Amino acid sequence: MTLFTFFRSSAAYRVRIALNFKGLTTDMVSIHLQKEGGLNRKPEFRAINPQMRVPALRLDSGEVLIQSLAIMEYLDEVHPQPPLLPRDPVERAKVRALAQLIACDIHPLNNTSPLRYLKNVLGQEQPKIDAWDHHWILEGFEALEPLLGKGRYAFGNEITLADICLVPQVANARRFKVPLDRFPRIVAIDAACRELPAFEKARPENQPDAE
Ligand SMILES: N[C@@H](CCC(=O)N[C@@H](CS)C(=O)NCC(=O)O)C(=O)O
Repeated sequence: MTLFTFFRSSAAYRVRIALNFKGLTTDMVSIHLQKEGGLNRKPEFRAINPQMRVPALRLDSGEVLIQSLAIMEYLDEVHPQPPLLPRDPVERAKVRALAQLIACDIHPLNNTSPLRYLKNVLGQEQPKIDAWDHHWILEGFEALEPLLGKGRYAFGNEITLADICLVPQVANARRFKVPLDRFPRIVAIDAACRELPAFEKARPENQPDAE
């Protein structure tokens, strides 16, 4: 398999964690999202993923999967151990809800394309863009914090998709200097996850394309 990734991409970070957690290895192709206006926008990558975003996972069959949540659920179906979701349907829905709160409602608002649009098309200055970024992360984390139980991880004492989405979003918040003192559960879960080799190995600074 080949993972199209970028060290700083939160969505690719999720898939890197899931691959490590399952003990799977892939070839890695780095797609620089800033260089030359974004190498993801070049025809070569557009032919792989018409959405021009990372991650994309090319399977050995040549089939290409996109969207980190879909990729991770695919990996979980094909390599069920260790699982990324609990067995109980209600619990599965709860874990997916935590993952989607982050991946669908927080992350898209601080992603490269919308921030670039705010700056280049709407002419916003950096302080306003930072305020936008902080606002949506803080509002999302306010909702997430009380939804996290009392276990070691986001949903009990086993790693799930929710943790795999939480850790990259916390890294993103720290990169944008969002204050996290109001979120003791989020901070504790992030720290507990980062003790695990699967998370450590997937960190942006540990990638071959890190700058
Ligand atoms: N919902 C997608 C998000 C993918 C995504 O937006 N990736 C970002 C990096 S984190 C990207 O490639 N951005 C390029 C751009 O916005 O131009 C997923 O979960 O895979």
